Amino acid sequence: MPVELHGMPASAPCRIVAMTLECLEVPYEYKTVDLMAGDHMKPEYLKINPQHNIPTLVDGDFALNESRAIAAYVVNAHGKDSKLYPTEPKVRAVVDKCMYFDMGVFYKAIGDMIYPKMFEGKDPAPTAADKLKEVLGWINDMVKKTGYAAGTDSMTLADLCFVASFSTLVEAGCYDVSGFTELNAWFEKVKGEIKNYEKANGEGATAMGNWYKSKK
Ligand SMILES: N[C@@H](CCC(=O)N[C@@H](CS)C(=O)NCC(=O)O)C(=O)O
Repeated sequence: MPVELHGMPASAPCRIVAMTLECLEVPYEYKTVDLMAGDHMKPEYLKINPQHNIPTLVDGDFALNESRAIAAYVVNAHGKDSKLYPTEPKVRAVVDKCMYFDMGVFYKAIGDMIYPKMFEGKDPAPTAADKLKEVLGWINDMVKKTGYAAGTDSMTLADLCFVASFSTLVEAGCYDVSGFTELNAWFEKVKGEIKNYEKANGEGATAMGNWYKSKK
């Protein structure tokens, strides 16, 4: 039975999971949860995810939310020995750090730039652009070392998380990222290494960007 990914392609967290499944060639069924239609508040969805956010992965009788935990689970359960989530403790720790950083710092900084306009019709806080600039500088330095986010010699879940976030920012077009040379080079390279990139991330990031632009 294929695993089920419940979500929407525009959602960056859902795209982290989709890219992980595609990279590992794990068969999956995409079950659309339309947030605009309130699908996430329906009793059948709350049964698999009481926190009513997307994505949720269903693997047999196991249901899990939180995209980065799902990505780690998918590699552990379906991609044993994959270099996407290295097992050496220190290397894995850096990948984990990047994933936490992505959730708490990188995607947060992007959200602070785009969500006020999208959901409240307001401009971002005056400090949001400066914070994003600092965060992008950190990530530019991270990818500079080996060309991958966690300093590895190949792509890991850290790269997939950063790709989901960065592509959202690029497609929103609300911030000039051209000065972050290594970050842009990393993005172009890693996109080419992600299987079915457009289906797994590109199309959804564009949809998210268009949604943002429609609110301008
Ligand atoms: N930390 C969560 C965030 C998930 C999240 O915020 N999803 C948003 C869409 S991008 C959502 O479902 N919002 C609706 C809700 O929380 O009810 C993850 O990475 O899975």
